[in-house]
Amino acid sequence: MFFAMSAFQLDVNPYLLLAFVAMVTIYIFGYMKETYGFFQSIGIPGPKPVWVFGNVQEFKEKSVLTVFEEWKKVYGSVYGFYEGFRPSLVVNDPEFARDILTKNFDKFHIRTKYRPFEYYPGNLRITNLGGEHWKNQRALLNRMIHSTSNLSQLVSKIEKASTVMLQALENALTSTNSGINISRFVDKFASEAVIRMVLDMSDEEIRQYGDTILTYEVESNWSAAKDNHVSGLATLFPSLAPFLKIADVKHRRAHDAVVKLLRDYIPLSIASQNNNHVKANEHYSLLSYLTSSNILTRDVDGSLTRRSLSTDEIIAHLLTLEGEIFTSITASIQFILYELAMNEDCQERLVDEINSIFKKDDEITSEQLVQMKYFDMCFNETFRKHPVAPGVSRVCTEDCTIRGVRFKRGLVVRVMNSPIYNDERIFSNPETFNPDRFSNDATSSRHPYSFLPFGQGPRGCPGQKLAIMIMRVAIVSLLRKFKIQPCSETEMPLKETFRPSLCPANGVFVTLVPRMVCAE
Ligand code: HEM
Ligand SMILES: *[C@@H]1O[C@H](CO)[C@@H](O)[C@H](O)[C@H]1NC(C)=O
Ligand SMILES: *[C@@H]1O[C@H](CO)[C@@H](O)[C@H](O)[C@H]1NC(C)=O
Ligand SMILES: *[C@@H]1O[C@H](CO)[C@@H](O)[C@H](O)[C@H]1NC(C)=O
Ligand SMILES: CC(=O)N[C@H]1CO[C@H](CO)[C@@H](O)[C@@H]1O
Repeated sequence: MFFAMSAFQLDVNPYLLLAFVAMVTIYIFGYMKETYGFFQSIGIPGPKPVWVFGNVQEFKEKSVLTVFEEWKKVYGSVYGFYEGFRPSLVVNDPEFARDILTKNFDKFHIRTKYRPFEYYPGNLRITNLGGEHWKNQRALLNRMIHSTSNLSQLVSKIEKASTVMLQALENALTSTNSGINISRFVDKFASEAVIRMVLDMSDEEIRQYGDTILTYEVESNWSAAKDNHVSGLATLFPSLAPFLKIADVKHRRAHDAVVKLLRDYIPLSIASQNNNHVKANEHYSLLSYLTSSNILTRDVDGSLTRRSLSTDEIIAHLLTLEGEIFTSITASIQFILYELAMNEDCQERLVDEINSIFKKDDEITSEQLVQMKYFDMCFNETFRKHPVAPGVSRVCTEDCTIRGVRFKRGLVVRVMNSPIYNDERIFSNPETFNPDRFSNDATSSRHPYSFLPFGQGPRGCPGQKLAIMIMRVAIVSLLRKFKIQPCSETEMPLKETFRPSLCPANGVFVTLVPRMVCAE
């Protein structure tokens, strides 16, 4: 109180104060006019922004997918909008997408962050890296996926996780006749499959550490969720993120616990690997590949050398793989189960395919899995209707002009695919689930860049093959045991949200009928 009074008694020249306020106002006005006049100045259309927030208030009232669809209808296939202060150019055109993602990759090789709060040093995370550093780490990941993605060991690890899921579902069914929320079961399956494939943990280790890892996965999904306002604010205004991080305490704790776990676990894993004399091409887990591989790096004197990965680099890769695999897989399985429940004819056709490839109750092999053509069609149709990643982002790293658009260094480009997936001219009757859209003939009649569930180009998802394999094992296991049907709690249409990729907002409710019973 005392200080407040004395401030008022300070001898301030009122004209000087007025002049100061006027100057600040003019400065802010000029800044806003320049910031929000950017797209107009380069002749790009787009929705009218408001100061400070840009155009993001539209995402409050409607789903993100709907907003981008509506904008495409009004502004065409190239337009601009503002995420807070940041201009973002949207590209909905397949040829233009090819220009950005592949042809001019050297000028668009960085991505924007989609997780506002990250604790592991950001400069080690492959999703955030750029330049030569990214190139070398990415080359390692590509080699790793290439050498492990068709190993039968990985298939049997995934199968173990699916056996656990089936057991849990059977137990749940004995206590209820009505519909069940399968999300929790799928989350657990995805988490266990990741733990087995990436870390090669034993049953005992999974019992011991599984919950710590699942908690981390669930917390990191919430920490980047659309319905989390703190995270939304941090994404919109990255300069506030360091302060907002204080509210992200549960995620940070879960992260610290997992990093500690990995620090203890990695040396044990290396030791057992040495004891077992693993040969170069016989890696039974992604971790074993990472700990025994070399990476190309530039020395202080500029020369290129090969060295093994540091523990920090390994942990960064593990955390990224963990997150990437878990979020996308759990959402995709839930979506495909939902669609199979709603489309009985497709489900039965898929079951026919499964019965023709796999012998009853036999182990699943990788040679059998690759024959699942109809599954792949169902899988792609699921992604078209529920685009887990509706678009990919790139940041321009060098001024250039492409198709008459002037790109300035630092401009964010969003290649949005989801509006194309609902375009009548490309996918007729887009509301219906119809896997035949992905028959060979139908696919070859479309532009190859009109359907990009895994992104595209050198920065596209390295895990596509692996992802499809995990999904196939999960779906084969489930459909061999159960018929999936909608129930009274099944949402129609399914409500969706982003955490940070698209996922069911309230879980997925279905009835599972054991197939033995059906046959009787
Ligand atoms: C259904 C499952 C999956 C979907 C829908 C998916 C989708 C995507 C998409 C859209 C991107 C961005 C691509 C781009 O910017 O062009 C991406 C990046 C990435 N994904 Fe996946 N993904 C899936 C599964 C996996 C799996 C199983 C792995 C494990 C290896 C993985 C590892 C990665 C990594 C490491 C990146 C970053 C690559 C980089 O920055 O260079 N993903 N994913
Ligand atoms: C279904 O399960 C998921 C995952 O455990 C949970 O987040 C969701 O709230 C559940 N849905 C309902 C309606 O309880
Ligand atoms: C596995 O990889 C080998 C070469 O490394 C290849 O010849 C074979 O076709 C692949 N198998 C499957 C099922 O993809
Ligand atoms: C499904 O989509 C992916 C990604 O575009 C593609 O690589 C694959 O060949 C497609 N499969 C089918 C059966 O359409
Ligand atoms: C896939 C997944 O883990 N989803 C969870 C994300 O976080 C929310 C909120 O904590 C859960 O409800 C989801 O099940």
